Amino acid sequence: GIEYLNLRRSDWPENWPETCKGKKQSPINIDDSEVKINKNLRDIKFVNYDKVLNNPVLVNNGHSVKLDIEDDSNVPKIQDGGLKAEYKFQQLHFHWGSENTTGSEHTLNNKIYPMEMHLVHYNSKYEKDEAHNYEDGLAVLAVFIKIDANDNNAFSAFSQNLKFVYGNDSYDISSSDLTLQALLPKDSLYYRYQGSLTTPPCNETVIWTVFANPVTIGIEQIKEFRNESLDDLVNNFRPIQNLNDRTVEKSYN
Ligand code: 1SD
Ligand code: ZN
Repeated sequence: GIEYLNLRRSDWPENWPETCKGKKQSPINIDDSEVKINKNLRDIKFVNYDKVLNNPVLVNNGHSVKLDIEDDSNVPKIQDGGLKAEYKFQQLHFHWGSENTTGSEHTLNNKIYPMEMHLVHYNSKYEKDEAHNYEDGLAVLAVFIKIDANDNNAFSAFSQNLKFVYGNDSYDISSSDLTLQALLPKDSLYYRYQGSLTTPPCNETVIWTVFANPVTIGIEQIKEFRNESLDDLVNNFRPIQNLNDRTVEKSYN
């Protein structure tokens, strides 16, 4: 499995002095005037994204709040959209800031969003906990989240239950009938690049898909993420990394 789960964020630099210094690190700023449109990047096919998740559990792992599920025959999957394999959904988690001007990991034309959601998927030919060691192991979907006066019902499953995971706790949220589809932007336009985990051990084994259009979260809902009992998690974003030799591609539709 992945060893970093129980380490506090403040301990990362000492524990991983070398592994996070590669040339294909994440997150990055995406400059829309520099991206290359790729006509082979058509719509991603979302399988079972409309199905209610199987045994979703909210977990405070010390560096984010994540949602784990149990695999079953209805596990959500992604394919196509330039992906050369089928990737199964593993977990989703959030990065967010203490103020509206900070929080997202990726930036778009240098714009920072107050929050970013990562839907982590693993190549179904690998074991779930091994996939991050292979070049084609992980596909993460990144969704920018902006603030709206109105609540977004899709995020209630998180905002209403955060109070049960203060401290390093887990909480079963099966009763919220959550689907992944409800969390995605309506517009399918996306950016694609080759990068890394944004947390140690920073493996450069992630095919990143960053949706161009944000979804919304209610101002009252994001306040729950900024609760003082989650002080250790707030501002859990990694700074922008250099693009180096990489090209960011944009989907065509
Ligand atoms: O921060 C997450 C980490 O919790 C873990 O999910 C890892 C994948 O196993 O991915 C990173 S991230 O790159 O998705 N931020
Ligand atoms: Zn993340």
